[in-house]
Amino acid sequence: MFNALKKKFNSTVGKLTDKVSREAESEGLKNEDKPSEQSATLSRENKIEKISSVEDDLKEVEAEEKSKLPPSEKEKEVKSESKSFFSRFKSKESIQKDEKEVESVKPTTQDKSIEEEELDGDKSSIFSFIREKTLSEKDVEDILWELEMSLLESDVALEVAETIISSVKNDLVGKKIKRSSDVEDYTRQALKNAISTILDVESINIEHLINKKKAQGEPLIIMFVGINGTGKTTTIAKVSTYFIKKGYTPVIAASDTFRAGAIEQITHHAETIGIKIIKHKKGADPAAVAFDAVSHAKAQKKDLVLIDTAGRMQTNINLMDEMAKIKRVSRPDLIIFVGDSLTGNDAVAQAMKFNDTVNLDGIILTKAEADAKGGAALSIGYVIQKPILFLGTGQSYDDLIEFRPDWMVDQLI
Ligand SMILES: Nc1nc2c(ncn2[C@@H]2O[C@H](COP(=O)(O)OP(=O)(O)OP(=O)(O)O)[C@@H](O)[C@H]2O)c(=O)[nH]1
Ligand SMILES: [Mg+2]
Repeated sequence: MFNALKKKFNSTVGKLTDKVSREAESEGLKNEDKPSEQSATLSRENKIEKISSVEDDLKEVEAEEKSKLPPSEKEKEVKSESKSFFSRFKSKESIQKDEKEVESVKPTTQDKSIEEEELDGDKSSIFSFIREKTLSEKDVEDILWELEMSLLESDVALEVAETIISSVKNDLVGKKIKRSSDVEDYTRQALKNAISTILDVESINIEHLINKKKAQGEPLIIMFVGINGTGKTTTIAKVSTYFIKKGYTPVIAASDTFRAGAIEQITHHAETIGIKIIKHKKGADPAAVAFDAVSHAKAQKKDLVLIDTAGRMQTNINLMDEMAKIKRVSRPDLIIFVGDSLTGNDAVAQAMKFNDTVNLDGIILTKAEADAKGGAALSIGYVIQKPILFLGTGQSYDDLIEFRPDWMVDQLI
């Protein structure tokens, strides 16, 4: 679910980390002359080279000094040289001592680990030359622009994409970075904050509302609206199953009296689940069916009335007016828009129109299991300022999950 969107956020984290690391490195190279830092990063080869060159210099100086000696001294020197000829036949102890000296020059395991540590240090922190870097607008600008384009490609609404980008920018600019993992951590956190803000729409607790109405001896009435084929009827069957499992008794109103086969379809679902359905003939007044279902629920002390409605294009004024009439007559407590997650921006545009006509209370997005883009899920609630309540995740009755913003944030980052 939402894999493409997730990939885009993760790639932003990766790109920004790489970019800032590279920049810090080049900034660091400019400061390369710092003596103490330079000696700290000398490699083992450099060190040996330096030591041998110092030794060579010493020998040269020694030789020079010797050449300055007066002849008599020179003779002494020759004597001592000849003496030292015998000293070439070394004692066992001195050979062992020499061997130890040679060993000490070879790289030991301990030395190796120092080298490796230096390398590891370079991997974990590219800031070996500079202490810290402050993120600037220039550092983040192009990568966030790329992210904005990717979000738009994923059908994220323009205002949502812009809000995410400016929130991330605000969070990141001015942050002090000490190691490359800081960039990663801060970027992830900034993205999480931005998405949480987008999804922060006041939600409703349907179970709480059912109980409240129950206490007044009334059923909670929910009407489902949306364009053709988004999954309204299937979702009503899923929502019934969900609340039956919680111990409530729903009744269904077959108020799609318009589409051929609609009454049969929902009757089949009601029978399979084992709940009461109130239906009239095809072509009957959908508002009257809803009214009868509410009367039945009141009389039979049912907890929940779920009203199915015919799919209608948001552009069809007559059908939109008819929907407003069902609302007036059945006086639902909640009106839920059912949108197809796969239609992205279209789902958002539909929700706006339905909201204008009947004032929605919440949203259910279907087919979310097949939605890689995630644009509708990210945008729809923010654009109409109504909460997503559930996601449909398949064709069976149990394929319904409660939508929680923190769950969505975890899915994406
Ligand atoms: N994969 C998947 N398919 C779904 C989901 N929800 C509904 N569907 C399928 O979508 C198709 C349309 O579902 P319906 O419930 O008939 O849609 P509707 O909105 O009632 O359609 P109309 O009554 O014609 O307006 C059916 O084949 C459903 O099985 C879902 O979450 N995932
Ligand atoms: Mg239907």
